[in-house]
Parts: sequence; structure tokens; C-alpha cells
Amino acid sequence: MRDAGDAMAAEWVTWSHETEESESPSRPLVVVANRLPVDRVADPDGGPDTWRTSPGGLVTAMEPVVRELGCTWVGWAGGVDEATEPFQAGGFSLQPVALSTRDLEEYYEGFSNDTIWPLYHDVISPPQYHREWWERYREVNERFAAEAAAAAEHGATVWIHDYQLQLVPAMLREKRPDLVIAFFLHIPFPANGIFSQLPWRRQILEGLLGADLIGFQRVQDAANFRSVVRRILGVPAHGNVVSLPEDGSGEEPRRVVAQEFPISIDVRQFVELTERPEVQQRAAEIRAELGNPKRVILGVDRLDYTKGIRHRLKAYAEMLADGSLEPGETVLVQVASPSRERVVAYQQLRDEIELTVSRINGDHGAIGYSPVVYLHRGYPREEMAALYLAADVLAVTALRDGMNLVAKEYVACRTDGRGALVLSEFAGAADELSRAVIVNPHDIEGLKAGLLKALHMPEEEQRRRMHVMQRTLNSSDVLRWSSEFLRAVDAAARGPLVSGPERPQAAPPTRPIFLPTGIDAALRRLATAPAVLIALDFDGTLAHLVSRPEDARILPRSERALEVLQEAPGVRVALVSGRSLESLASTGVRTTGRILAGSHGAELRWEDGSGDPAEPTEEEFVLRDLLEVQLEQALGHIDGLKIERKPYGVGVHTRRVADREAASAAITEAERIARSLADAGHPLRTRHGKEVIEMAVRDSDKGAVLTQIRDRLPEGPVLFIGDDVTDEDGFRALRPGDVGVRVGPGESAAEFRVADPDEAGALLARLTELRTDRVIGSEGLGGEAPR
Ligand code: ADQ
Repeated sequence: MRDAGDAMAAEWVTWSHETEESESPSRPLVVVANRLPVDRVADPDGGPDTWRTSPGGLVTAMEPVVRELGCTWVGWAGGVDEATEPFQAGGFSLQPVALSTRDLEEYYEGFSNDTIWPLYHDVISPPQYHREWWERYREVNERFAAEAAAAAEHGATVWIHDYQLQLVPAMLREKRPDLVIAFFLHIPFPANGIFSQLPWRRQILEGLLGADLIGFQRVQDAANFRSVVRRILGVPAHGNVVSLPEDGSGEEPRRVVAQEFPISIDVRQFVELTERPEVQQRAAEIRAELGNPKRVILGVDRLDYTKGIRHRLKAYAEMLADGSLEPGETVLVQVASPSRERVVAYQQLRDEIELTVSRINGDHGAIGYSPVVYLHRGYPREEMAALYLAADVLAVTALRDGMNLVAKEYVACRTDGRGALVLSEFAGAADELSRAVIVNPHDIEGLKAGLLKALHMPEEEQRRRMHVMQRTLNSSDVLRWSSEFLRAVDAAARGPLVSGPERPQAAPPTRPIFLPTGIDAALRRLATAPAVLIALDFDGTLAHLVSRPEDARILPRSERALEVLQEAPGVRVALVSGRSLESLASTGVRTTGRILAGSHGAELRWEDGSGDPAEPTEEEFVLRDLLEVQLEQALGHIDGLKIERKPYGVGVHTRRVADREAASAAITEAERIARSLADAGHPLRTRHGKEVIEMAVRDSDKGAVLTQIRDRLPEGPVLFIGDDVTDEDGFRALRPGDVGVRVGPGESAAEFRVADPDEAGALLARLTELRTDRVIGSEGLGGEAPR
């Protein structure tokens, strides 16, 4: 995210608030961020000011939302002591917050960038604690909250961004309890041992907990937050929901969702840029201007001590000195955009980097050859894309980084399948871009080895790795990020207001996740088998049960674990659901690279798209329609009841029928209809699920399809996880050496049991760790201990 010192891309869109027609948002969304997404540009001829916006990540992310909903954006306009009137531009209604010189020194450069920033980045640089800074931070947050309260219509969603504004959620809730409040932290959230240093730790937590939903970059950040809240405030989390204590008002206690939502980039925009002939031409020119070296390594960072630029330079210098890089053959282009230049730690860093660069060039350069080309400025997006295309290796060596968008931009740009990414395990991007060469930048030997591996990576391997990473990126670009975040905000805001079955099933109270005894050994067996099939039910297993099936979403942790697992050699992943494949896909769960069995196995599709999504026969069609008509006639009038036509049958869902007696009567009536059709000689199979009854015109079950799948695969054990009675067919079909896990209560043929989808996610994360060494969050086995 942009901040005052950042020199970002310069493909500017120019807006003039004097001339622009005002466009008021049709539905209310308010974004609150330290900066407005525009900069003022004075007209040299004394005309009206214009405003230009950077197409930076956050603005891009918000664009489709803004197009649809309109948006008010509250933030600092960039000047000092300037009171700017609100103005309209490009779909945004911009609401400037004025900051004074003292505000900038104490709130922005001080508390935000010299206290919170280093603290949250694992104290790479010592955080400064000053009471005046804290006071000023509070005051300025209060000002932002007041502006947001004034700008928000009744019932609006207010989305607050980043570490400069952590007190705003609670301040805003105090003023405007009608609002839906969300917060996203772009930087890491530290572990308890570090966070606890902060003298104002309680206030910060209480500030954040004013939100309905708090988003983080990584699973680990969200887990750290929940754990810190438990330890410091004594408030427990169930899964990803923090349940606040009753406040004595008689209102139902609030719940706050604290969950990861890894940010991304506008992939299409980067792909389009790199397809432009002039950008490709420029990439060739860049290489020529560098003297056509054999290899180009690129680093692109804000000049910040968290980015590990020193470590990168050290490794590079050693490689030149020890002969692993031939002098003259490799150039490191280090783009370092100016940042926070008034903060002392940044001034020192700049001096140090620039000294090191000159040393390397002095020691290893020659006339006409500089091993490091150092560029301390911002570039337009086209130039960035050309640089990415020109580089054989992108080195991201952050010591800590919320996400690191540069890594994602490089991958997006390399549609030519060339290039290798060296990526620090301490950057959030490492969770998703697992086919990068992952390094620990503190380990200089390991970093050198990683750089060498990338520099010498065969083209075929570059292509394979890029392809996998691009697939990941394509399925999670920034538009999806913002829409998923806002959808989750809506759901979180609805959840606490509605009692009873509307809520996601919460796990038992105050419970850290511990997996069942004995399962670790079983998972280890699966982790070491040459071939393994991981088969999973969807609703109630990978996703919490919700009243509207279309709202069900796979838990991010489970999705991440499956994404890593399915790329691991020898692992196949199958989703085995009662849903039709179409309905399964509509939940947004990743379907590529997975075997899909839908409609309880009546539909089966292999990873390459082949399979048996055979159309129902004429006879099956007729029977399904007959059944549907009879069910509609008998039950169609019941409030909340849903009759769902499936490819091979009809489902009757009663989860949203408020009158529970009517719900159970409906099930009985549906059974009766099915029985009478069966008695009339129509083959129908009836299944009872959780508040659903399904009648299928084609006989299939999860056990049969599981057997069908495994028999086509190399021999190996199966892990099957499911929560429903229909999953029992799956458990019964398991063979010795397989592992069955039942989610939730109820009689079961499964050997193991977990409480809910969160625990199922922890189990998958554990298996991922055992099989691939990739850590997906810390909860679960070996995770947090009870207090
Ligand atoms: P940043 O610390 O700023 O962001 P990053 O995620 O890498 O880090 O984003 C930097 C952006 O600036 C990229 O889009 C990059 O292309 C651009 N950029 C960098 N140098 C540039 C230059 N010289 N000229 C032009 N453009 C340049 C914070 C967190 C990150 C998190 C983001 C988004 O620190 O961890 O990924 O927010 O949430």
C-alpha cells in the first residue's frame, strides 16, 4: 500500500475536481486509509489544481467495487496544514483529512513508521516508544474516525486500511454503531513475545476489535492476532472468530472475524503491459544498455530495512569475490524507490546501501562494467514491466514482508515462461508462490545457493515453475481479493446479529485446536507413501455449513493446504460432494488440478477435464421432472424451503425454514413422495443429509465413486474426510491403511474424528507440513497450548 514517502508508478490518470461531474455513490462504501489515492498537481499557469492518481494496488483492487457501488475515500491529501474541501473524482468521493507538521512528525513518521512498523516487522530495527507520539497517534486516529463517521451513510460499510489507523475501528463504532466496520492490515502481525513490548498494546487490540472483520495477509498473522488477543485481553477465539465478552448492555456479545485474506495484484494489467511491443522492445534495450550481460538479477523494493537489500548485496558481493559469478557476466539491477526519508533509520539505511553498492562496483567493476546498477527513483509501470521482462532472476529477500507484490508482478509478467524467482520465506507471497526458489535471507550461504540455482535453472524448469505460480496467481488476483473480502465482511456483519442456526457452527468455546490422538502417526504414514489420494467432502468439511448453500466458502487455510498438496509429487486431490459439479464450482473452490466427483458420484471429472459428466438419460430426465413437480406442489409454499434441481435428482433443503415443525414435516412429505414414485416402479435413491433430503434418479454413492477413483490411480492409501451421513458410504469403502476422518458428531465408520471444518483445516495443514515441509498456519498439532 502507498504511503507518503513512496514514489510509486507514474502512469497517472488526471482528474480535475473543478471540472469533474460529481458522482455520488449509489450504495454506501467508505474506504479509510492514511493517504487519499490522489496527489494534488498545481497548474504552473495558475489554473485550478488537478489531481492525479497512481494505479497502485489498493486503488486497482477497489476499482470494480467502486464502479459498482461508488465509494467515499477518507484520507490525507498529502499537503501540510492544508484544509481541502471534499471533492468528487473518477467514481470516488474524496474526503481529505488535514495533517499538521507535528501530526506528520509524531503520528506518521513517529508512531506509525518508527514504532509500529519496526515492531510489526519483528523488530528488525529497534522500535521507538514515545508517549507524545502515542498521544498524537490517538488524536489523529480520532480525526480520521470523525471524518469517516461524517462521510458514512446509515448502514454503510467502512473499510479501514493499515497500521496507521488501528484505533479507528473502535472509535468509529463508538460514534456510529450502525456501520459495518472492516479493517485490513497490509503488514505482518507479530507474535505475542514481540507485540507485548508495546506499552499501548491493550489499546491497539481494543481499537482493532471495534471492527466486524479484521483481515491479515497470512494465516500466521491472523493466528498471532487471535493468540495475542487471548493472552493480553483474555478473550478467546473459536476458529477464526473472536467472541467478545458481554458488555452489560443486554445486547448479544459481538464477534469479530480475524482471518487471512492474502492481497494480490491486477494480473491482467501486467499481462497486457508485457504484451505491448514497445515494452518488449524496451526490455531488449535495457539488456543492451547493461552491456548484454549473460545474466541480469533484479531487485525492486522501497528503500526499507525490512526488504533485505543489505543481505542481497552481501550475498552478491561474496559470489563475485569467491568466483561463483564471473566478473562481467552478471549485473544486479537494484531499483530502490525513495521512502520515509525523514525517518533516521531510513537515512542510515540509504547511506549504508549506497556505500555498499559503490564498494562492490569499486572492487569488482571495470570501465564499461558495473556489477550493480543502483536506481533510486520511481518508474512508470511500463518501465517496471520491461525491467521484469529483462531480468533472468528476481531476488526478493525481505526479512519480513506482509505480502510483497513485486514477486507477484514478476510472475504475472513472465508469460514467456522465462525467469526464476528467488523468494524469501519471510514474505507473505511465499505461501502462495511455493514454486519459487525459497530462501532464508539471514542464511547468506543459503541465499547464495538459491541465487545460483535460479541463475542456472534450465529453461524447462523455469517454464514449469512459472506455469504453476501463474496458475495460482490467476485464480487469486486483486479483484477477487477485494470482492471476497467484502463478501466476508457482509457475512461477518450478518453473523453476530442473527442467533441460532444462521451462524456458522462455532466450535466449542475457548478451545485451541488439538487434533485427535493417534492421527499424527496416521498422517505421517500418508505423508511418506509414494502415492496418496486425498478425498474430501465440501460442505461441513472444507466449508462451514451455512443456511444458503450459495454462501458456503472453503476455509482459506484448507484451500491453501490443498493447493500445496496437489502440487506435491505423488499427491492427488479429489473433491467428493453431494453438490452438482456446477454448484461446487460456483462456491469459488479451486477445481483445476483436482478430481471432481459431484452429485454423490453421479458426475465424475478427472484433472484433465475428461470424465463422465454424462447427461441424464431421457428416462432419468422425465423422472426428475416428475419428482420436482410433485415436490413443488406439495412443499413449494413453505417459507425458507428450497427445492434444488440437480443433474441427477432433486434436493429439498430445510435449513432456512424458521418453523422447525414445518421443516421436519416437509422432510417426511418428501420421503412419502419419493416412496410412492418408487412403489410405482421408478428407481429412486433417497438420502438424508443435514437438513436436506435428496432423491437421485441415478444410483451412485460416495463410496462407489471413491473406489472408482482410486482404482484408476497408482496404488496408495486414501485420506477421506466428511461430515455427513452420505459420507459414511465413503468411510465404509476405505481399506486397511486408509484414513477416515469424520467431521462433527454422529455415529460413524470413520476411525478418527475432528470437531468442525476449522479442525479439518488444521489436519490438512498438518499433512501438508509433513508431506511438503510447508507450514500453513500454526494452529493444530504442535500449535498453541491452552492458557
Ligand atoms: P510495500 O512495502 O510498499 O507494501 P510491495 O508489496 O512490494 O511493498 O509493493 C510495492 C509496490 O510498489 C509494487 O507494486 C511495486 O511495483 C511498486 N514499486 C516499487 N518500487 C518502485 C519503483 N521504483 N517505481 C515504481 N513502482 C515501484 C505494503 C506491505 C507489503 C504488501 C503491500 C500490499 O509492506 O508487504 O504486499 O503493502 O498489501
